[in-house]
Parts: sequence; structure tokens; C-alpha cells
Amino acid sequence: MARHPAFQSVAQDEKVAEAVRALVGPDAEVCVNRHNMMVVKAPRVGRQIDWHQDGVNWGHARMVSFMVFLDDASVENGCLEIVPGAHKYGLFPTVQTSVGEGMNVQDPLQAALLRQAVPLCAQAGEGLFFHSCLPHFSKANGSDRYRRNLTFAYVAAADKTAAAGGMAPLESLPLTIERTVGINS
Ligand SMILES: O=C(O)CCC(=O)C(=O)O
Repeated sequence: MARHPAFQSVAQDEKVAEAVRALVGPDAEVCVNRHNMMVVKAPRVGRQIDWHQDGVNWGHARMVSFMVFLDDASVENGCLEIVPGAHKYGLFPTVQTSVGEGMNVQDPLQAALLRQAVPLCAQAGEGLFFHSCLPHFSKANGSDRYRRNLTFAYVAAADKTAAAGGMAPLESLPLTIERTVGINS
């Protein structure tokens, strides 16, 4: 968000804020030191992101992640994959993976759950909100097309000092801002 007002404008857009408040609560804020990033999976280069649950690193569940897709995302260019409804199981024990603390694909219970994964194909411009306990993953980009998305995270202000896994406490900003630029700026 600090890199360009257009990014901040997306993260704190009023329509996004409305959805986030409905999901997290009226005191929701946007995180600045977790997520707040662009995933760039370059053609033939973008790597796999191993199975994980964002809540493991954040320390609690009153959070939601939000992605805006900048390119069409399909299985070929490494779209997000999820296990629908699996956030209801809470957080699973972790092992070290390429994304830090991730899910244990050798564990029979976790493996059985992950076999129920579905790809979430998306069109450029679409958005996705998901619970911090939702297992998610994406394959390497084996195509000739980019797969890029902006990803932001939102936390209930009352919880923002929570820290886990040695990570710093959450820092966040109020959800809405006085806009000085438009989304197309
Ligand atoms: O965009 C992706 O492929 C995955 C990103 C991710 O795992 C995350 O934002 O936690």
C-alpha cells in the first residue's frame, strides 16, 4: 500500500470495507505488515505456494484475506486452490514448508482433506475473500501467461497485537481513507 496510492485505494475501497466489516466485525482494519502484497507468478517461472492456513502465522482467526486478480487465473497458470468449508476445522499442526509453517501433506488426516481441493479459476478484476483458517495452495505457473494478484488482510482492531511464530505484532490502518486518487490513477 505504501508503494502507490492506487494500491491503498483498492485495499481501503468502501465496497471492500463493507464486505470486510460484515466478515470480521465493525472494528476491522487493514494489515500493513502481513500480506499487503502482490503475487507475481511469471510465465514458466512462478513457483508453487505450498498448502497453508494464514491464521497459523497470524495467531488467531478473526482475520480475512482478500485477493483481487489482475490476470485471468486458471489451473494452467497456477490459480488458487482451496478445500471448501475446511476452515471449520480450525488450525492444523504444521511442518516447515517453502512458505514457512505450512500444512503437513504426509499426515493422513490432512492429506485426506486436501484431496478434496478444488481450483478457483478467476477472471481479471474479480475478488475473493477467505477465512484465515482456509487451507490454500497454488501450483507453479506452467503457462505462457502471467498470474498476478493483489492480496490484503484485515484484522479486528481488538486483536491486532496478536503475534505467533515469532512474527511481529500486527500493524494495521483504519479501513477507510479520504480518497485523493481514483482506482485508475
Ligand atoms: O496467490 C497465491 O497463489 C497464494 C497466496 C497465498 O497463499 C496467500 O496470500 O496466503
